[in-house]
Amino acid sequence: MTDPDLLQLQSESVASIAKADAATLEALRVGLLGKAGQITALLKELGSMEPEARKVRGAEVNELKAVVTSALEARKAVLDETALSLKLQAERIDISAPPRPEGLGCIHPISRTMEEIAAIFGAMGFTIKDGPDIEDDWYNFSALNIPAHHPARAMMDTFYLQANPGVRPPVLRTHTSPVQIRTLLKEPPPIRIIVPGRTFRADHDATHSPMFHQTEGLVIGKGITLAHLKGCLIDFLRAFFDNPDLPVRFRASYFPFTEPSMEVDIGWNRKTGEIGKGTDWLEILGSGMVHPNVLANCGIDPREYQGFAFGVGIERITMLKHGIADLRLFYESDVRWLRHYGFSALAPAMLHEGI
Ligand code: 2NL
Repeated sequence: MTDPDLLQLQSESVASIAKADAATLEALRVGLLGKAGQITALLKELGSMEPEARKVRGAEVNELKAVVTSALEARKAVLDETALSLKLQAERIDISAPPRPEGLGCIHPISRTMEEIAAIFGAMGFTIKDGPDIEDDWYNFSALNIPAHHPARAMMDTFYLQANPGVRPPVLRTHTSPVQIRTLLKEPPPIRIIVPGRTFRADHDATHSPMFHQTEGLVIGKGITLAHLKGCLIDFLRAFFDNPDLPVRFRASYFPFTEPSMEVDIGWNRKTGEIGKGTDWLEILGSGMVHPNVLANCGIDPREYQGFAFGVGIERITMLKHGIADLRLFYESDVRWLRHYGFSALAPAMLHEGI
């Protein structure tokens, strides 16, 4: 480049560009290369020149344009980089911080017990199932071999909902067994599931709530026996009450959906309430070998498949484990009580840490 005017324009432009902020840079670009820009005007002048002169002048103006363009681009890159790193700095977050301040909330003891049960049975290869709270009487009663005039089916004991003509009357499930029925109808054996959830019975006093919680379990396979039931439930109770020597007793009982049926007791001291010590027995869960009629109702051949089932009341074992005296405390939502009896959300139930 030989034209001193062009050289001067170039050096002044490059110097201004080098120290421009974002707004100034844009103004400089428009002033030099925009529609009415200085360099644009120089390029326009070429049109009216003689070919020889235009060739020389054209090369110089284009060189000027190239130098200015790359200076603009270089400065823009520097400004963008700085803006980005400022933004990243300003938006920095501590990903190691706890998700919520400790002490703000906690896990309800009912939820905790259901999580502990899930952790123990999870380690034995069970999966968790859930299903609707509103069932109909086939899933809740008939499929389970509960006869038509059984007292559990009475209006007095069970919450029935408004029936529509032509459909089976809806009912708030009185146990979580309908979920097992749905699973038996849908999935081929072998089956190994637990079903925690809300259940409903028309009962209300110091030891009964119209809404309460249950976890039931179901194992179906070829050659499943009472020995599997006993081993499984003894292991569960010893893990849950954190006592490898917990005395466990199986006592003959009756349920319509199991045959034989057994109530399961654990050793305790009635006077002190200590579990695992003393000479008294405390009923803790119900169990049995799944009744052949229940399997047949779900289209499973009882000569080919056998299994066991059990049910445990969550409120009851939570009260026993943590020395909670009154069932109603669970549902009062007294924050002071919840803080005392609740569990940290940051320390979930894990079998390897001891439940
Ligand atoms: C109790 C008794 C029990 C079951 C629940 C069950 C479910 C199916 C088939 C057979 Cl689908 N049985 N469940 C069996 C025995 C006892 O619960 O006292 N619960 C608190």
